[in-house]
Amino acid sequence: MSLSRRNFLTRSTTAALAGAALGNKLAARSSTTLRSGELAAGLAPGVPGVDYRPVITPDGVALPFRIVDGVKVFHLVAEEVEHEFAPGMAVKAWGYNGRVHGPTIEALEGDRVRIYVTNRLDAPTTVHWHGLLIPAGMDGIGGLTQRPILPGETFRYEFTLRQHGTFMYHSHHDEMTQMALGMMGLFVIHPRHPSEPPPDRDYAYLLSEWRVEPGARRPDPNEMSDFNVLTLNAKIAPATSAIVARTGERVRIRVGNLSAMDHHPIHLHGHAFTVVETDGGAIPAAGRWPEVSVLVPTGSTRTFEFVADNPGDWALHCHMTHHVMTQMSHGIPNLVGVDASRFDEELERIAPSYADMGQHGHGGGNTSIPPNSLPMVGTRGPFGYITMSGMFTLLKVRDELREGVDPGWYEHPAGTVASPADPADLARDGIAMYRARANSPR
Ligand SMILES: [Cu+2]
Repeated sequence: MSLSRRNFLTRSTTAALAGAALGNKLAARSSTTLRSGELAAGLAPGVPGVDYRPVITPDGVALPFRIVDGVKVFHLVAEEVEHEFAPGMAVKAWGYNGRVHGPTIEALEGDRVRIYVTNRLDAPTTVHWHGLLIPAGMDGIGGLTQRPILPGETFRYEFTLRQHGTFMYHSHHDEMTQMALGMMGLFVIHPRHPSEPPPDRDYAYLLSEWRVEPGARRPDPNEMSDFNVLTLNAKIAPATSAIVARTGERVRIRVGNLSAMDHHPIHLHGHAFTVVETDGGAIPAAGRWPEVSVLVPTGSTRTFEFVADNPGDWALHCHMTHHVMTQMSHGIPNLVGVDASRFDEELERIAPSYADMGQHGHGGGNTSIPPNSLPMVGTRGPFGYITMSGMFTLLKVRDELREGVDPGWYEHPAGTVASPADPADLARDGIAMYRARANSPR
């Protein structure tokens, strides 16, 4: 089916031919599987599910396209978006097509793409295609490569994709404001002639960070260092959807970072992985090494792969401890080790909404909080309170999976869960018993 369609499209594709002239020289410098002369001859647009296995953007969507004369036509609409980080906390952000972040643009290496950008904001904007090797005039830098797109205008970007990998798009005009408000998305390009089969699961995340005063509805773009909402695909745990894999499957996770000021070491539990690709291209096999965390600097992407060979519910999170906290955990006095009960009573009387850290840290949950703000940490887990929020989600590896159905919490084989020690074992192993103080948390 795709062959005859392809031949037809190839013959009728004039735009792809026109854009191909520069192709080979640039392609030689980047990660490409395109064959010599292929761009010049013109390539049929890649068909999802036929020419590539689509990537999954957890809590996100793919940007739809239509094919016109062999060109993939996309439409991004920059606009204000009511966005919920997690139930109980929504903000007025800026995004694309009614979403924060924008939908994932996905294509096949060699595709000719035409991307219209309509500006429904009250501010000028542009879109930059981060990491793509394209003509300078398509690079989307306001004032440098184009004039800004004014409110109400629609601009046309058009170029041929001569590389494959994980890339991003974002506003490149008044960057500090517009990116802090959410104007970014992922841009995934699959190889035209892959040298190995695609992974069984292919997930993509975009990291970003926000400053949202408790109770405020507008993220503060002026913040320079103290970000208090750290997001995976613009969600914070517990609203981050778990990802899944069947035991033995090969999993790819792509992570892009467009945080204003921070780099994020993304850590996966229970598995070692290999970083196979950055937005600069594929890493040759001889240059790869195993990791359990990968630092994703802002303005870059890292792609890693592993075989999911260890069943369980595995944490996938940023390893900066303040990046797996949220909002109310910031800017508060350190009371660890202090008996603050009388102080709390006084404070509760004069500032009822104040949430302090507590003498036992944050792990006990939270009391009263301002409207449109989130508790300091976490969510309910199978063993009580999970003390992580922010950039935290789960990889659920199971021997059996039903596609599209959350497998629930992992059922551990008998004898494989950490549990209170048996006094007889303590006595046998020479470990002294210890009794906690009366006011310790239970
Ligand atoms: Cu982080």
